[in-house]
Amino acid sequence: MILQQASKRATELREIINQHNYHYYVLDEPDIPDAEYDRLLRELTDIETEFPELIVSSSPTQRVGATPLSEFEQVKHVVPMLSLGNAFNEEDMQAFNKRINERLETERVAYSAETKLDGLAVSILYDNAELKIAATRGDGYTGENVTHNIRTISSIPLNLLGDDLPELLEVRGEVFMTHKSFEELNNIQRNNNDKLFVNPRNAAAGSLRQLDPKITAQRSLSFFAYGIGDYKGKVDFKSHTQILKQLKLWGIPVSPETKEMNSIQDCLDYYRDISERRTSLPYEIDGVVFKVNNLLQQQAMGFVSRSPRWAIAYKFPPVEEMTKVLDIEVQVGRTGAITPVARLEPVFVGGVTITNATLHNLDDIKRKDVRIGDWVYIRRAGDVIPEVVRVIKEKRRRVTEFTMPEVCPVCGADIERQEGEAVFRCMGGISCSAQNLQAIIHFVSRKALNIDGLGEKIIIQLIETGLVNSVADLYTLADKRDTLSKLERMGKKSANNLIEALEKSKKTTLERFIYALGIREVGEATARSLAQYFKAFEPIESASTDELEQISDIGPVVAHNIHSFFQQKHNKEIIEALKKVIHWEAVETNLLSSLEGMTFVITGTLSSMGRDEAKQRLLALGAKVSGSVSKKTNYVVYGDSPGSKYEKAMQLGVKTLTEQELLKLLAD
Ligand code: D41
Repeated sequence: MILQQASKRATELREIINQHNYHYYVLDEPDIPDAEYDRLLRELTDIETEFPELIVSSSPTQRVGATPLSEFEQVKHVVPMLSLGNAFNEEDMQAFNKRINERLETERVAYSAETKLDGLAVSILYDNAELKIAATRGDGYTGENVTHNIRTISSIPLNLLGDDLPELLEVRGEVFMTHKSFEELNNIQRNNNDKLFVNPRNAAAGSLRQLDPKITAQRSLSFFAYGIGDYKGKVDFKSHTQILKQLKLWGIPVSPETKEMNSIQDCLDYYRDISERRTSLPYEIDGVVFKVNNLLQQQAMGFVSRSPRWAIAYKFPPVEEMTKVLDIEVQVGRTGAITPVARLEPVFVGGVTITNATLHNLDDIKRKDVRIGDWVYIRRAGDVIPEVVRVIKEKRRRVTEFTMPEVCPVCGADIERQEGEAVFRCMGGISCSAQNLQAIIHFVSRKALNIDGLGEKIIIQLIETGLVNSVADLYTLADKRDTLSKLERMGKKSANNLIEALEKSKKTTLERFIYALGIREVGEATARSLAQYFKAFEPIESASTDELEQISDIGPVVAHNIHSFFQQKHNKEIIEALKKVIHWEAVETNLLSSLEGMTFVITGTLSSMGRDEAKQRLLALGAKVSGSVSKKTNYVVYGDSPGSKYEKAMQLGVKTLTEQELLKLLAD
C-alpha cells in the first residue's frame, strides 16, 4: 500500500470505528459483532504501524498514552463545578418546589429528572470537537488533570460526531463503575492477592486517580453526562433536556433514565419508580436529581453558596444495620469539642465495614438512651460519618451508663460546657495536643493548604519529636531534611517530596489560607465570603464584629468566633510567622457572578424598566433582592418618588444607587 491509499483508508476506518462506538455506547444498540469490530481496529493498527506518520492523537488506537505521569497537574475550572443541595423526604421536595415557584412567581415549573450516579464528577473540554483536557471536580474551582485516564474510557469520544459541532464545549458528567465491572475487578484483585475495593465508587475513584493510564485502561470505567460548563457554538440551548439530547447527538453518553417532568407530582412519582428499580439498574445510584428545565428560569434562580437553587438531589434513605456497642469513648476535635464515639462490633453497612459511630454529644446519648453493651441500629448515609440511630431495648441485658469525663483524656485540662451549648469542650486550647494535632491535620488538608505527604501518623511523630509545635513550624522542616528523613515511614524520598509539597503550598489563595486557620464555624463558604468581601487579609484580622456581620452569611456567633480568634496572643504569633512564608494571589471577583451574596432593595419608580425586571436582572447575577432595608443591605436602588426605604437607607448609612448607576452595574 502506498502512503496516500493508507491515509485514506485510515481516515475511513476511524470514522467507521467511531460510528460503531456510538451505536454501542451511546445508543446502546451494537450494530456489528465484536469480532468484526476487533478486525477493523486491527486493520487500523496495522496501517498505523506501517505508516507511523499517519497516527493522530484522536485515533481510536491512541487511547492509552505511553508514559505514566509523575504527578497530577492542577486545572482551574473557568466555569465552577457546583455542588447539589439535598432533599431527604417529600417535605423537602415540596419546599424546594415552593421556593422556586415563589421566586419565579409561577404556579408550576417543568423539571428534568435523572438518576444520581454514585461516581466522580469530571469536566471534559472539547476544543473544535476534539477532546483536549479532562479534569476532576476537585473543590469545584480547581481539579486535577486526568486527561490521560479519561481518554482510556471507551464510551467517551475523542472526537465529537454529527452536525453543528461546537467551537468549544465543556461536558460535565459522572465517571462510574458498573456492578459487573466492579465484580470483575475485585476477582482480578483477589487472584493477584491485591487489596479489594470496598465499593464501585472507591474502585472508580482509585482507577481515575492512577498516574499510569495503562492501569486505568484495564479498569472498565463508564460515563454519563449531566450538563455542560463553558460553551461556544451555533446551537442555542433553551432547556436542560435539550442540552442532554444534543450531547447524545454529538456522541456523548447520557443516562437513559433522563426524563421531562411537568410538575412536582411527576417528580415524586419518578422518585418512587426509580426507588423500586434501583437494585435492577446495572450501576449504583444514591438518589435522583431534579433540575428546573428552562435555562432562563435557572438563571433567574441563581445560587446559594456553592449550589444552584434550581437543582436538588433527592437522596435515597440511608442503609441501616444492627450491631453491639462495645464501649463509648470520647474524641477531642480541632476546636476542643468532645465527641462521644461508640466502638462497635464490626458490621457491614452499605458497602463498608463500620467499627465506630458518632454519638454527637451527651444530650444525644441521653435522648437515645444509649448504654455500653446495648444493641443498636447504625446508619451510614453516603460518605458521612456513621451514626447510632436508636437502641434495640428488647435486646438490652447487662449494660453500663456512659459518664462524661471531667477532664480531657488527652491533656488533662478541664472539660466545660458553655451556656446553651450542647457540646462539651476541652479548655486546654492549642496546648492540648489533640487539638493541636487536629489543627495541623486541618491546615494541611486538601481543601486547606493541600500539603501532600503529611498523614496523621507523620504529624504525630513530628509533634512527639518536637520538630513541630504549631502549623508555622511546618515551614521550618526544609532546614531539617536529615532529621525528617530518619522518622518512621519517611526516608529520603518522602522527606524530599514533603519539603517540595510544603514549598508548593506557600503559594495559595486568600480563601484557602483563611479556611486553613481553622476558625470555629468558618468553613469553605464563609472563608470564601470573607476573602471576596475584604479582598485582603489585614482588614479581616482587624475587623470588628459589626463589620464582619455586614457579610450576608455571617451572623453574630460566627463574627464573634472570627474576632476572638484574631485576638488570641498565640494565634497572632502563628499568623505572623505564616505571613512571612505564605503568599496568595490577588482575590478575583467571584467567578459565579459579581453580585453573588449581595443584597439589594429597590424603591421608587424606575424609568427604563419595571421594578420586577430590575429584580429579575439582579437575581440572575446572583444578588438577593429584599423588600426591607437593614444593616445587611448592600445597596438601595432608588427611582422617582422613593419612599421610607430611602430614608431608612440614609439613617443606617446604607449605600444608595440611582437608576443610571444600577444600569451601569448591570452592564459591567
Ligand atoms: O448523576 C450525578 N451524580 C449528578 C451530579 C447529576 N445527575 N447531576 C448533577 N448536576 C449538578 C449541577 C446541577 C450542580 C450541575 C450532578 C452534580 N451537579 C454534581 N456532581 C458532583 C458534584 C456536583
